[in-house]
Parts: sequence; structure tokens; C-alpha cells
Amino acid sequence: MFVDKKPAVCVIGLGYIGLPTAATIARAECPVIGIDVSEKVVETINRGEIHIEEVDLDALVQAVVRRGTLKASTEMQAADVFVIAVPTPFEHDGNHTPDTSYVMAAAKEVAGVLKAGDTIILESTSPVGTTEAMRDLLADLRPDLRMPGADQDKPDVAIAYCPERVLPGRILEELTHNDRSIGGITPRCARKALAFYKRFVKGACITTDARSAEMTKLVENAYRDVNIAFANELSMVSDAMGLDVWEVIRLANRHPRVNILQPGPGVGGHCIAVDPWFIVNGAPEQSRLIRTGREVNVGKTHHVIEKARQLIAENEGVPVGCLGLAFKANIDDFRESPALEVAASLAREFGERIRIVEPYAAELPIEFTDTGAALIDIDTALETCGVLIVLVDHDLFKVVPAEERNHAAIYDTRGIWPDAQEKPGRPGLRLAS
Ligand code: SAJ
Repeated sequence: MFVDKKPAVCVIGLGYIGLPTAATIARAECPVIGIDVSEKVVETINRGEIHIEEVDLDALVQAVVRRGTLKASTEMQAADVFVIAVPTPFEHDGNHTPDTSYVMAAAKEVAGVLKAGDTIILESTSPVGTTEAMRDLLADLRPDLRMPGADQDKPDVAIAYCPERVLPGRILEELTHNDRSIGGITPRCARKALAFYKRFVKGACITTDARSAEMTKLVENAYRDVNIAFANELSMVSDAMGLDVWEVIRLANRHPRVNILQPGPGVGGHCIAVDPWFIVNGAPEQSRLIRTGREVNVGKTHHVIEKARQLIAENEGVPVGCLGLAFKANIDDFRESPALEVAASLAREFGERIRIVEPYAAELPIEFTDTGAALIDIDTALETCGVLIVLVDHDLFKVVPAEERNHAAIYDTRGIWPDAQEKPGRPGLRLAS
């Protein structure tokens, strides 16, 4: 732990990453100002409340706001360290071109208050070269300050890239304990950023250059995407060959060097379904496997929709329970969720026959407007639905015993009810993948 003066920190973007990061830094007793464009978000945080769901975040934000170490504002403020955690979506060009305009807009704001001695850290997932582009923008806007780079031995400011790699649902835990890659524009920049992260990170902090750190983040998520694509492809192959994919994976994973992931209705969330495209965009000719992995995972969602449609059509007039809308188990995050895409597509086609069970939703999302679909609880679904389609492996669904569900025709896209298949003579049907 450092004994020098605590730096004043400005965290720009108070979303799923920025807010937990700001609160964690504030817990380390650095005074933190969080900046967000939304008045509503700023007011919520200044009341000590939160606008997103994340385990233990409410208590932490309440504590640091009460203590006065975390404040939120819509106005950029001077600080010693700036942490940029704004979104990097795609352009609306249909080509998955990364849109770094939020990063550049944040950097422009920072330029207005920047002074010699400050450190700027980009945490947003970004295409390779973004940190350098941000440096170039700052150099243009602040010619009075020496920026780090090839011809600047003693720059006035430090600029680094340090990606977040936390798992939704475990953000606070992982923010503190995960290892971090810290990529400086120069080694000196990396050292300054390292000194900052050491204040609140207990995992190893490994320094590198900015471009390698940018690529590392993209590679981590592309690696997972390709591995999930392998599992999803296997599920479709098994389907075509009349095999139970869960059984095949279970057996293959007993090999000491095989660890196949789980098939599902596709890949959701704002990271794994997005980041691989940043690599494809950077080197389209060389990234065939990564592109194909994306296509396989998107194709799996269409495969699930098609199989679900067939099952529903075979069970004419029977109410259908779609279990889950979230992009993964036990969270309330529906962003880019394949479960939501499947359920909404079925609701548009089959209307009021479709009943949705989602313990993490108070009401049905906008995608279900005017479809006639209804939100019901799991008990009602088990009592009234003759078709059950498992889309999310929420704990609440996993614990449903066979005798409560086996009257129904079941399509279990997550493999949470393996015993469903082992009941000979039951009226229900289990489709394996
Ligand atoms: N999924 C499967 N089968 C599996 C594992 C996941 O179908 O075996 C699906 C999930 O259901 C979900 C999607 O993949 O729809 C993504 O879920 P996830 O748990 O793999 O990842 P995220 O999106 O919650 O978080 C990822 C993490 N990256 C990696 O594990 C490499 C996290 O560490 C990153 O910080 C996060 O992306 C991010 O912000 O980039």
C-alpha cells in the first residue's frame, strides 16, 4: 500500500464497469468524482443509490457516497487520474465497424481540465490503436502539454490502456482480485498506471505496451466466443446425428486435456458477442476462425428458434412456457440476449400461447409489446404449459423436479434437466440441443 497523497480520481462513464470501478477506488479512500451524461444516473448515485443490478454494489455505493469519497456529476472536473469507461459499440454501417466516438468525446472533455502530472487510463474495450489515437487527439487539443510518444522523453502526462475483465454478477470481487494487464504508451506511462491500480487491485498487475493490452482484451473474449461456438456447433451436429450433446461433452471432458464449454441458445451480453468483431475488423483476411465462431453462435440462435417453432407447431393450441430472458444465468441483464431474441420471435409468431418466466423481470421488455405474450411465474408455467422451452439456466429453473415438468414436451437448450431424457414412457419429449 502506498503512503503518498491519495490522488483525486475522475471516472468517466458510470455504467456496468465505471460505477463499480469508481466505488472500488473510493473504498480505497481516493476521492472520486464519477462523470456521466445522464442527469438521472448522477442524481441516483448522489442519493447513494444505484441504477444497475450488481451483487453488493448498492451497499458499497451507499457507504462511499455517505463517506463523501464518491460524488457524481455531469460536468468534467480536474483530477490527478482519469479513468475512461464509456461504451464502444459498433457503427450503424452493418459491417461491425467499432465506434470509438464515445472514447474520443470523453478524451476531449478530459483535455479541457488536463494538467501536467496527470494520468489518463482507458478501460473501455477498444480496437487496437485507440489509446494512441486518444493520445493524438489530446496532443492536438493541448499543444501546451508534452504527450508521451516516440520523441518525448519526459512527457507531462501519462496515458495507458487497462482493460476491465470482470464477470457480471461477480464484478466487485473480480475488480479487486483479477490480474490486470496495464499497457502504457511508454513504459513510464505503464508504471504510473501500475502505481494507481496497486491501490485497489490485489491480483497481479502486469505491464506491457498499449497495443498489446488492447489486443489482449479482444483476444480473451474472442477465445471464449470460439470455444462456445465449438460447443454450439457440436450441439447442432449431435442434433443432426441423433445424439445427446450433453452426454457426448460430459464424456469427452473426462479426457485430461479436453474442456468443452456448454452449448446454449447463442452468445449474449455486450462483450463476447461484440469484441471478436474488433479483431475481424482489424485483420479481416487473417481472422477466419474468429469470424466463423461469431457466425456459428449467431446461427445457433436461429437453429433454436426453428426447433422451438417446430415443437410448438406439433403441440397445437398448447400454452408454451419460455424459461428465461437474461443473457446468462442468475442476472437481470437482457442486453443482446439470445434467450430474449428466441422468446420474442416465438411471441411474434404464436402470440398469446407464449408465456414467459423470468424471475429477474418485473414486466416484459419492449420486444413483447402487442404480441399477446404474458409474464408468469415458474409454478404457473409448470401447472399450465404443455411445452417448456428452457432458454436460461437460472438456479430457480434447475431445481424443478422431474415430476413437475415431465408432463410437458421439453426443449432444454441449456441442458439443465438431464434426467428428462432418462424417463422411458413419459409423455414429455426432450430435445437435446
Ligand atoms: N455461454 C454459453 N456457454 C458457456 C459459457 C457461456 O453459451 O459455456 C454464453 C452465456 O450464456 C452468455 C455468453 O456466453 O450468453 C457470455 O457469457 P460469459 O459468462 O461467458 O461472459 P460475460 O459476457 O458475462 O463476460 C465476459 C467475460 N470474458 C471472459 O470470460 C473471457 C468477462 O471476464 C469479461 O470481463 C466480460 O466478458 C467483458 O466485459 O468483456
